[in-house]
Amino acid sequence: MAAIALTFAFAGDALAAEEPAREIRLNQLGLEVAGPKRAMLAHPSMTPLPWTLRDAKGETVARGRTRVFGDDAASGEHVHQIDFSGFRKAGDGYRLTVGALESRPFAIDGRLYGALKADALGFFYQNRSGIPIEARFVQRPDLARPAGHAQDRATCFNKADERGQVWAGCDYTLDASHGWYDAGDHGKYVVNGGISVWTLLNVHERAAVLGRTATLAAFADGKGRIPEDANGVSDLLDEARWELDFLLAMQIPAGKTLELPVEMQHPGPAGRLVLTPVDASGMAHQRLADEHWTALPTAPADDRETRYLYHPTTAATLNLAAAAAQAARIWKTIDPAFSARCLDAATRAYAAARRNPEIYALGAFTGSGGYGDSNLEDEFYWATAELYATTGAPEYETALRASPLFLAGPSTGGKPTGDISWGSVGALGTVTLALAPNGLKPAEIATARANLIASADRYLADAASQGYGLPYAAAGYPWGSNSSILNRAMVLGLAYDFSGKSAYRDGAVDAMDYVLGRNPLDRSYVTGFGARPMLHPHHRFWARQAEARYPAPPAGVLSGGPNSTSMGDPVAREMKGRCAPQTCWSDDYRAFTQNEVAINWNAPLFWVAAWLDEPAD
Ligand code: 9MR
Repeated sequence: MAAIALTFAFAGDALAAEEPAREIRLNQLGLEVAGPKRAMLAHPSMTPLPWTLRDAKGETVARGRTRVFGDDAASGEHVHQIDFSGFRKAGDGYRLTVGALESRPFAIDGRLYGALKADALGFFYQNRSGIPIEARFVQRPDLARPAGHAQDRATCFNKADERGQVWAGCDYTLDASHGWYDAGDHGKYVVNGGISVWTLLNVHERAAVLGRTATLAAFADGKGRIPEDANGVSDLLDEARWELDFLLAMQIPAGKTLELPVEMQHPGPAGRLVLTPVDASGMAHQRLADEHWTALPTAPADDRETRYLYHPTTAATLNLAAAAAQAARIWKTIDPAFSARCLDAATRAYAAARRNPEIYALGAFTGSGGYGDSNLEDEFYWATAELYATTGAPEYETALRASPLFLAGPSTGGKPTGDISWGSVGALGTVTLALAPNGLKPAEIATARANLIASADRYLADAASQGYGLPYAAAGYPWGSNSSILNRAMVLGLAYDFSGKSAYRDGAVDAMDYVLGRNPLDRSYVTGFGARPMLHPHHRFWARQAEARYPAPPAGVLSGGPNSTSMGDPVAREMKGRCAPQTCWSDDYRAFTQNEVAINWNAPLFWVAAWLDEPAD
């Protein structure tokens, strides 16, 4: 009796027994009626195997033979591919069988991503700093919490860092309240904030420019579950503005001179940086974060660490310039005063970055991540593109044309910008020039679009090289690999927007299929979605696995995903050398290199879910 009661009490929560993995893997959310339908099977057979598709009644509705892909390095498996894209009847309870192996029941549906796009956006509200998270806006009462860092005011770090480097501090404090916590920690980082807010705002801007009214309507005022749901402004824009408040507040007032490391320096473990007095007016601090890492779990309101502003960097300054310039054109008629404030901040930040082009995130601090980046060509290009699209000013046009990245796509163009990530933002500039109305010649805008399309072609070639058919072919999976894959899906989505070629949409579906279960771990990397979702993220509040009085995560949270290249946490260390790239992952809150969550990872999840859910106009 006691055992039964216990099972019942835990049923459905994060500690309930997990659904076992199956050999036949597919998107656990289901498949779209009109979309591609692929499943993968790990099987040693060297010859094709017959497969059967049955409906809920058990009647056979389609048959075929697997395609033997063969040995697949990314999964470490011998893979068979099952393609039943030709079957287009909606319904629940379909099953695929191959011999004695049977898939879980799955749905074929017209639209699959309505709930995911809402919950993926809800992630941002729930990671807000400086405001209570209210029960009426969240999925379960235990996800509500008091405000963390209600007033986030700090001065510059003025002590010795981990290497003994002494930082001079500053004679001011900044109130940088609001913003989103970055990830599992309570730091707020300008570098990572920039790409995240850009991605959210791009969902709005793309829909506005292309006239996708359904997407605009989905996030109209009152549609979100946030306190600003009755202010007459899109709830998506309201959410992004919470982060913009923080980004704007991280800008250094006029007339401030700081001692900063100029140019790249490699001081070694105990070496000292050379610090030089620099006019830092208009620059942005790299981050506002705790002096020491807090324990996991710690609710934001219980954080007792001293918080500091960490030294300004050129990269943070350009992130501020880019995001604020983008915001200035989006809010131009919605809130002219806010728009003007954003443009003024962006202009000053850009000038400050030009004046101080080589101040890198150096120093080793004990309570926050680095987000250090030694190549800022892409940040300069991105910020210039945003300022040019917003103002049309000739000085930005000249700088744009001088950039080696001008109009380049992630893998094509004069100098490809690389996979999109927090440290590789060049493609964001090209997306803006391809999408937002601007003064470039029509042929140049066509080139920007063509370069994005050509990059999408490379991604499709990558998909063809993979057993699991995802548009990603890295030999090693990086930290946050799921976001690399979803950022590729975003480029595929834009390529479809610009060309109408269904292969690009199919490629974006392939990426989402992988993230939601078509992978060797038979895992949905998104909480609350699919039969085997991630349950135990590395997060200081959604930490039920660490301590039962903390809540399990809400639905709609993306795990960083397999990481075979920096296996530095206690769980990953044990797996080193013993996992294929797509299997270097565990659903364990201690696995911070594999199972953390982050704003720059949930942002492309949101972008792609919103894009896939958009009805054809
Ligand atoms: O996403 C970042 C990843 O690309 C880096 O390799 C890693 C190590 O520097 O840091 C990741 O970012 C973390 C940040 O530094 C602190 N907050 C959590 C972020 C996600 O793990």
